[in-house]
Amino acid sequence: MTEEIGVGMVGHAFMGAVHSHAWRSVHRFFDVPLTPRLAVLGGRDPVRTKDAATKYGWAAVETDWRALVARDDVGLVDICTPGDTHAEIALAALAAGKHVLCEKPLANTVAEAEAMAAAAEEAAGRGVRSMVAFNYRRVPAIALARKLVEEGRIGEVRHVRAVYLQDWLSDPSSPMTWRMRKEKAGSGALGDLGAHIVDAAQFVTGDLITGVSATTETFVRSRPDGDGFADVTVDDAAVFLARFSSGALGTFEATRYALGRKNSMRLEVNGTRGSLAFDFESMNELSVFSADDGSAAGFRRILVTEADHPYVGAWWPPGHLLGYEHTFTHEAADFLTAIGGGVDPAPSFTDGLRVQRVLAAVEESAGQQSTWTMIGDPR
Ligand code: SOE
Repeated sequence: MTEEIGVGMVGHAFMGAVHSHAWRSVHRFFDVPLTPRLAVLGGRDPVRTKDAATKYGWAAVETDWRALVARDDVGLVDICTPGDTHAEIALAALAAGKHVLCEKPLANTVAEAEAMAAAAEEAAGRGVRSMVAFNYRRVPAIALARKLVEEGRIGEVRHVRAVYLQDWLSDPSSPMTWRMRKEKAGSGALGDLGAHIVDAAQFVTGDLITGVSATTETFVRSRPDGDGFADVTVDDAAVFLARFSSGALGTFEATRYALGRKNSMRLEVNGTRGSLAFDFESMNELSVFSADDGSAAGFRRILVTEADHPYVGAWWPPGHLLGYEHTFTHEAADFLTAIGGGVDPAPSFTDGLRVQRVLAAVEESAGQQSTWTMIGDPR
């Protein structure tokens, strides 16, 4: 067995569960230079945290994240909390010399993300690594799309079309959660879902967004909360146009109101020589069109389950599909490999800051109603 690294994870809800799964299994499938030990689980409620630790296999619990960060048996801090605590936990952990994996979006504001990126850069000089958990980069089909673009297989990118559609808020009677409070989540569908497609678009194209024109909406402005109602203070949906530095154009849509769409994260890229299309609900496939094959050939569906496809060789024989949880195992493998190899992993906190700047630009643009050209009386 390779050298162990103690993981201290803060948060034990959905992301905590899926990250626990990754830490438990990564070294059993990937040849990683460090073996994670599930040392400490952090959470505010002692009973719920203890129950989660037992369920997911953590050796100890802490109810104060500061105590978790300070422990000698923790070498890596994994932040799976709502966005309002990312910055303070990450800054403390980096200062204490702990490697940091932080859930997305990196922070709730650009100022926090800037502080985190600066701290990560300084820490890297001390051999302390950090990474943002944009797990969709680790879907084999998306990693393959990146490779094909990098190899020039679709030529110069002209269009990016990205949507992330869920429907869990469509019912106006579904209750208030922290995800609908700005002070907790930073933003709504924009930061939760839009952040993923902005990162995926920049990752696959290898390009950066330079400007946006956006609109957002909060369809249901107050929701049941305990005995009463509470105001929803974030967007329910965000739609925006984007320009990339290469001159490519992008359209983006993030919503929690697309009835029937459970987790449809779709990305299409059109280049001068071909196109690529991906939908997470068929995450083991990538559709590829190549102009070299001629128009009549149409899109070809590649089943991304061959041993030489990104990440796949560690798993099952061809055709034996992977799922959502594998993307987090891939993320853990990449992070441990970077830590062991003494290199900075991607996406870095600076990549996270770049996404944060796009999110902030979307909010700013959406606030500028005056830039709309209105139809007047549309009748
Ligand atoms: C909820 O909308 C959510 O869990 C996101 O927070 C995740 O990042 C996404 O992967 C799935 O949906």
